[in-house]
Amino acid sequence: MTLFEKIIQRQIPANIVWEDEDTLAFRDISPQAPTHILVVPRKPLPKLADATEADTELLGRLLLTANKVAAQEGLSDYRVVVNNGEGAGQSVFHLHLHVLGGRDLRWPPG
Ligand code: DGP
Repeated sequence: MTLFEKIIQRQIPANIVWEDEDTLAFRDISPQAPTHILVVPRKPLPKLADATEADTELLGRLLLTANKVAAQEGLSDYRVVVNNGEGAGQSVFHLHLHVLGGRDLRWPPG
């Protein structure tokens, strides 16, 4: 079981900021911006590349949850990032969206 499944199942603590039937959002333990929240599906999908047509609605819900948590944080400008695979920086293999904001965000990212 991944770390994020343990958070979803309340086996380990997290600062949860949003919860609904399909998604959960909690603060990143190692924030890279004043606001850094992770949005995850309850369904364990290891990474974005594993999503199929059957996940179309779930992927939309994840983005809508990202919007909701950004609004809760009072952010109009924010960045949503998905690291897909180790070479792209993914370290936890349960799909998650990073929602980052509260400071200037440069482009291109590192
Ligand atoms: P990624 O590198 O894209 O797989 O992002 C994983 C993120 O998960 C990383 O930014 C740090 C965060 N993280 C790792 N362990 C924990 C934890 O136990 N609790 C919380 N809240 N976040 C964690």
